[in-house]
Amino acid sequence: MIPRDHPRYHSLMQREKLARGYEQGVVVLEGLIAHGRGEAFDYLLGETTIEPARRAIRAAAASLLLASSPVISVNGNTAALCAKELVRLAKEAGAKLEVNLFYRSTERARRIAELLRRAGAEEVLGVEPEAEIPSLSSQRRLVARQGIYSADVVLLAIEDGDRTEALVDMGKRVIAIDLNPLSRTARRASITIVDEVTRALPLLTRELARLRGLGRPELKRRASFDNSANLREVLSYIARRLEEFRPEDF
Ligand code: PTJ
Repeated sequence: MIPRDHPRYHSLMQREKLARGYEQGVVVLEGLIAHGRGEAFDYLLGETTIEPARRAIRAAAASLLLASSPVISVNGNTAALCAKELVRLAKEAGAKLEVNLFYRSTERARRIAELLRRAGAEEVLGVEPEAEIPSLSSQRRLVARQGIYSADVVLLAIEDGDRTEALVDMGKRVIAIDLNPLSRTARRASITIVDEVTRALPLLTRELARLRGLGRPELKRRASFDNSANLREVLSYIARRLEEFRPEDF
């Protein structure tokens, strides 16, 4: 039991969610390691949503509103950390939810779909995928024909780089949420939100509601985004923070 007044309550609760997810067969062991890497980058950001991430969120919201067939890709970690937020975002964006796993088993895909349904999802794709992403050999190539395969915009989080690359090569606009600005996913995605997934999703949902009603030309203007420039700003932010770091301030 983690006391509510613990200074690292939020972070410890997240670990607890992932550990429980592992016990329930939703998260894989490797997912716990991936979370640790994310935590380290979040320290560098100051565990807060920085301005370049907010800019990426705004462009991502406009892109989702412009999409004709948006899909939100869900893996073990994101399901365990934020199933409700994923469902809320899908509803606001009119997007489909699809389970897509690196360490795939039908049983785990089924459990994740069930978790999303309990969180309010009406339809979850990807449990019995019938299509394949070309030029990808990992299990992540297995996708739903009416989902990721035919999507024009795909949102993913806590993802390895191969599939991001393959989806971009298929001509899709990929929105990635990744705390590591140096990762291949971050560099290859069309829009990278360098932020912790549970912080970013509610902001994205709110931004979608705020932009709804704007005309397509205005949305197109807002969706235009220079991902490399934005990543450089994230790195400058981190570098500045490290330069200015004084142990006595903490
Ligand atoms: O559930 P599966 O089978 O699909 O497997 C999922 C994992 C996470 C094991 C798989 O996608 C993987 O190995 O991912 P990577 O290659 O370790 O990449 C994960 C990226 O997400 C890293 O760059 C981390 O910094 C980042 N990350 C970790 N936790 C978070 C995060 N980004 C945002 N929010 C987080 N909470």
